[in-house]
Amino acid sequence: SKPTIGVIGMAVMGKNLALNIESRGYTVAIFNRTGSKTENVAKEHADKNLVPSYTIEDFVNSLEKPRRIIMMVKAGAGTDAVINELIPLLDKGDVLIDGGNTFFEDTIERNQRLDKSGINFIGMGVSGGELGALQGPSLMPGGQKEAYDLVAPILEQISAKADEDGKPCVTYIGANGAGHYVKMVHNGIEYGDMELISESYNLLSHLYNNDLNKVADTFKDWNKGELSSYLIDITANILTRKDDQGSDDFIVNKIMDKAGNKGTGKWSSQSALELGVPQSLITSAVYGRYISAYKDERVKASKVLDGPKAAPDINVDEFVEKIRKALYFSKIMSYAQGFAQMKAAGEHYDWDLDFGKIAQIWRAGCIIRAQFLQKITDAYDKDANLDNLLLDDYFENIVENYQDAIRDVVSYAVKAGIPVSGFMSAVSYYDQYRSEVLPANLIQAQRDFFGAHTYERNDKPGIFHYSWYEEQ
Ligand code: NBP
Repeated sequence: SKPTIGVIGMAVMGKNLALNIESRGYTVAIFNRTGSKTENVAKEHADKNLVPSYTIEDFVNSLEKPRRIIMMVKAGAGTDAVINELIPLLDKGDVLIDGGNTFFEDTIERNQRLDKSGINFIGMGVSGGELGALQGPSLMPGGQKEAYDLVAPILEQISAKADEDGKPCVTYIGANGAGHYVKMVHNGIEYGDMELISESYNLLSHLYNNDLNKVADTFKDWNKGELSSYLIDITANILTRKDDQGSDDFIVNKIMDKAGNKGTGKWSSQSALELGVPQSLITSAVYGRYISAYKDERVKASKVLDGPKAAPDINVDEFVEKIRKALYFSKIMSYAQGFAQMKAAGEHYDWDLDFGKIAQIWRAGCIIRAQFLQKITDAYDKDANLDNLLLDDYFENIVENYQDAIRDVVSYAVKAGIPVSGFMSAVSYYDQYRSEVLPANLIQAQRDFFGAHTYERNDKPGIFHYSWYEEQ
């Protein structure tokens, strides 16, 4: 029988996704620009129902109609090159899925362009790395709903299943670029989680005089409670690993403190800036990575710029618990901002996003999988139009109770000279968001003074301009 679906791109993600689909009982066509990669996969898995092709025409012709094709190629020019080769070969009603980490605006444009020839185009976020692709990723598909319905049974089978209720970690996200947008925010949130965990690790290392066994044990302990998540779990694991190059030290002490990035965190911040939504958590995580990359300059500066002479006295055990609470508080602020950003994007791009479902499909398969995502689903089940997660009872209660802890942690870190930009962003956002009155009245006065930008009054409607240059 003809393959039900085909995968283009036989690098690690495409290969693993093809194997995942095949393992659910499908025959899968495979193709890669460089034929030797296709050949290697076919040879390595000769016992499986994979149908290799060595020209894109043969690949397209091998497929059952309507054709279902998943591209897993390098985002950007690679994706465009493949689409341009495919367009003349596809028929109306075929479904082309881009599973790469594509910028959502490119997906909107491609969806609209291909739609003109009747070709359905789905931009699908895939999270979970190479193991996720093989065993069950979290999938965020956006595009024509009727096209999604044609691939939904396959996507549901290959996706991760939540531990809580066995539900597949895939749902129709919305039109055109909605899937890639949600994946972008997912990655931004991932940056935020990683920044907050690394700040906690830094504080714990300081408190425990660099005894990494104790730091690892603390993360293990935290993973049993409300912070339970994949990223906390791998952090505990990482911190126990010894150097593989012969020294007695832990590997983490040997890894250069320069963080890389592939741009999805930056895209999230840029989009938040465009939409006018506060996104200080992801942005401080992006900046945290950027400043880490200035290693040489930091080494020089560390010899010139002194920090505080001594850290305040604290009770270590009590303080560890405060860091745990500060981390959970900050994580809540980060997700509150991420979901508020998606709400604004949904309104701007006219996507009917279901936030409860989005949290639901992040419960397994993806990098930010965590117990607490269920709490987000619960919050949107109670009120689908919630303005901000902080206004939900569960989250309101936690952040009110944990605020003293994060205030203590941030004060201590500032006095001890330990950078905690993520924690600071979190507590600042909380204090700004809950302020009935902010000092923006003065900013409006200044704008009106130097630029006649006008202002509104808080006691009557209308637009006002004050005669700043006239004597009263
Ligand atoms: P890469 O992102 O490294 O891309 C390599 C693939 O793109 C190869 O199949 C390569 O073919 C193909 N390709 C390139 Br490069 N330029 C091409 C062109 N002009 N025409 C046709 N094919 C071209 O692979 P990956 O790490 O497997 O990731 C695939 C996609 O999945 C990416 O968009 C990535 O961002 C996304 N993603 C990755 C992860 C992850 O954990 N790695 C997770 C989630 C999503 P060749 O063999 O002929 O060079």
